[in-house]
Amino acid sequence: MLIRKPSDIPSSAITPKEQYLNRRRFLRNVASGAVAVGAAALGADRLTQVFSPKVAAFAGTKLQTVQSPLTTTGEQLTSYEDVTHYNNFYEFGVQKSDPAQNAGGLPTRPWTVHVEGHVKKAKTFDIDALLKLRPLEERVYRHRCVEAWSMVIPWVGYSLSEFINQCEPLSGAKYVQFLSYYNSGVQRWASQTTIDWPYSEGLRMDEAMNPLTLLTFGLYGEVLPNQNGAPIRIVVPWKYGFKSAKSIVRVRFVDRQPSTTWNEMASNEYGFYSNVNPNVDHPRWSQKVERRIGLPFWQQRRATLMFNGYGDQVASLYTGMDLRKDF
Ligand SMILES: Nc1nc2c(c(=O)[nH]1)N[C@H]1C(S)=C(S)[C@@H](COP(=O)(O)O)O[C@H]1N2
Ligand SMILES: [Mo]
Repeated sequence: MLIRKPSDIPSSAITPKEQYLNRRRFLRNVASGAVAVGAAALGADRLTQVFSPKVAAFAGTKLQTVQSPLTTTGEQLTSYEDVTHYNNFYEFGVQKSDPAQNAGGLPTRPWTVHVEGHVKKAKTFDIDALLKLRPLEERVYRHRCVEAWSMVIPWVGYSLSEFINQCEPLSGAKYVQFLSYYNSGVQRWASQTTIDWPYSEGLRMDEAMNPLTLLTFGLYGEVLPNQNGAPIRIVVPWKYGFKSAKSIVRVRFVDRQPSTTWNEMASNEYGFYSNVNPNVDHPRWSQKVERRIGLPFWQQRRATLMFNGYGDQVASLYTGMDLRKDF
C-alpha cells in the first residue's frame, strides 16, 4: 500500500494563502486604538458567557428527532468540535475560531421571526411555537463553503416549505429573503467589516419550497450552538454555505430577486444562485476540489460534486438556465 508522505501532497491540495485571506479584503483598517478597546471589553464578554442565565438555560438543550428519508448516508460525520469551532459568522468576527469565542452573548430567548411582504397577513412567530410546528428530523447533509472546505453535519429541523405554508404567501411572492439578527452591541465585531448589516440572503420560491431546504433548529441532536446560527437558520445543502443565513429574525416574501450580502459585496465572485458547481470557478480559485475539515490532511482533498451531490433532487429547478451566467 502506498502511504503518501506530506512531501507527496501536491501543493494544489493545500489551501492557498490567498484563498484563506480572500474575504479579509472586506476588513476595515482597524486603528490601533481599537485593539486596546477590544482587549478591555474581553473581560466583560467572558462574564456574559459564564453568568448569563439566558445562555445557560438553552445551550445544549436536547431535541427529540425522527429519522428522515432525506438524509445523506455513508459519509463520515465531521466532529461536533469542528462543526462548532470552524465557522463563518462575520457578525462575531472574521476568523473561523471567532464565532465560538464571541457568540456567547447572542440572546436566543425570547426570539421571534417576523414574516412580511407578499403574504395574506404579516405575522410574528415565536421560536418555541416553531419548534413544535412539525416533528423535528435529523438530516445529515454535506455542507460546502465557497472557500472550498466542506463538512458533513447532522442537522435538526424540518423542510422550510412547512413553515412557508404557514406564512400563506400570495401569488406575488416570487422570492423569499432571510434577514439575520443584528445588534451592534452584541455583535461589535461586525463593524470590522464593510458589510452592510443585517446579513441578507434569499432563494427563489421554488428553491425555498424544495423539500431539501431545511429550516434548522439544531445539530447533533441539540439546539444550535450560537456560533452555528441559534436559534433558527436555513440550510440549503446544494448551495454554497453563505446562502444559509444564520439567526434569522425576519422573512420577507418579495416579487423581485432580493439584495443579498455577498452578491452585494462582490457580484462577480458571489452570484445570487450560488449552486455548488465544480465547473464554474470562483474568479480567484477553482471550485473543482474541496478540503473536508477534520480528516487527516492527506485524506481531505476530494472532488466537488455538481449541486454538492444533490442533483437528483434539484437539477430540475434549473432546466433551461445557463449556470455559467446564473452562477
Ligand atoms: N448571519 C450570517 N449568516 C451566515 C454567515 C454570516 O457571516 N452571517 N456566514 C455564511 C457562510 S459563508 C457559511 S459557510 C455558513 C457557515 O455555517 P456554519 O458555521 O454553521 O458551518 O453560514 C452562512 N451564514
Ligand atoms: Mo461560506
